[in-house]
Amino acid sequence: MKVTRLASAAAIASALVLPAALPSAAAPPSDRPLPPGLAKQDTLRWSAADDFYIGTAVAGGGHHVSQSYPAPFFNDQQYREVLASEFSSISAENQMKWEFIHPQRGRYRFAETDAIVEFAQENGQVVRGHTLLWHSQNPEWLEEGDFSDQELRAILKDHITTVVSRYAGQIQQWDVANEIFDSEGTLRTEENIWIRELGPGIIADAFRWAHEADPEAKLFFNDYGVEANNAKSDAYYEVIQKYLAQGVPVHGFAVQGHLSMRYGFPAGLEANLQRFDDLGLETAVTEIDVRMDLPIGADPTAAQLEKQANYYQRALEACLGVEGCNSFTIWGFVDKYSWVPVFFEGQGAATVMWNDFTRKPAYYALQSSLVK
Ligand code: 9MR
Repeated sequence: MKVTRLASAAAIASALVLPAALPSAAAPPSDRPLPPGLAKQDTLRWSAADDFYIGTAVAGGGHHVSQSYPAPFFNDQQYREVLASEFSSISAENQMKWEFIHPQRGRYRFAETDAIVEFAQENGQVVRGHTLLWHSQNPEWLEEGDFSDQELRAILKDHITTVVSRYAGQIQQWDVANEIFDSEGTLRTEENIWIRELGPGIIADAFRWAHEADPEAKLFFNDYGVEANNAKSDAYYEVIQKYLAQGVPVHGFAVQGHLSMRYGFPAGLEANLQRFDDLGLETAVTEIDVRMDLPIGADPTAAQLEKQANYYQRALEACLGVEGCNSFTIWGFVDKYSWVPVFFEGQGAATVMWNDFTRKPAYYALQSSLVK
């Protein structure tokens, strides 16, 4: 990382004054007039090529519910301004998960997702949908229910059809199947209610039902720990080839990218994405953050920040190096709302902005790769 580049980008950032209101636009970012006060190089989305989406998760639900701050997306005006000005893609962090959007059988809670989709349209952003078939964050009525196989199948089909069709044409990519393999590349046949009760064939059905509900949306497998070429990513490579041969509508493979500086940068990320690209798929990085060891109350050291910037940048460069990798999403952009310290004691500072939304070296590293 070159210090000079960081310094000059920081100078640009300090001169930046965010407009009180961003102009709304339905057109893609490239066709939009620049918001007043923003030079093209000042934000991530304006630094990126027209066909490349730089995204973030929209904070809400999940761990946020137990924190002392009010729901960020609805209450933090500065958060909303940065969300609009920096990103061309947004993902629901928790708001489209089963427990959130389908809290009682047959009763849906769409308000938050509606607000996210509306926000995206007002700000010329695309949306990633997350997620439809997962072993985690399912409501109790589902996990503890006593359903026949036939009922369970109908419940899944109804959920996918209802949710995907409601937002048809408004969600660019859906994480249809999330984290279906364990670290050995074995299907989660116990943890995942759908696979356990209905068998692995239900995964292909989920893709088919999602495709029927929105033929335009790109349908993805999504997982963590699949950045490198390893047993888990091999398992995806196998199952995806099988599905493609059977005509199952699978369009993409996504690596989440929850990285820790305790471990080295995942070897061969670009080559791994490329082998899925070679199958004719889109690829994406969908949830990147880079956590570090951080005693409570301590600040990261300059060396830690530089290493973090390097991880973020290498991940972005890997994606940029693969033709069909057009979407790179960070899992939250400001430390105060990150899931990391809530889940990993003694670790944190995993995002690209400090709590006052000033930019870390990792931010400038991403920006400098985007402008190339
Ligand atoms: O960021 C999400 C957090 O708010 C939730 O509490 C948590 C519960 O599992 O899920 C987090 O998001 C996860 C994502 O949906 C799937 N990949 C791993 C992410 C981090 O745990």
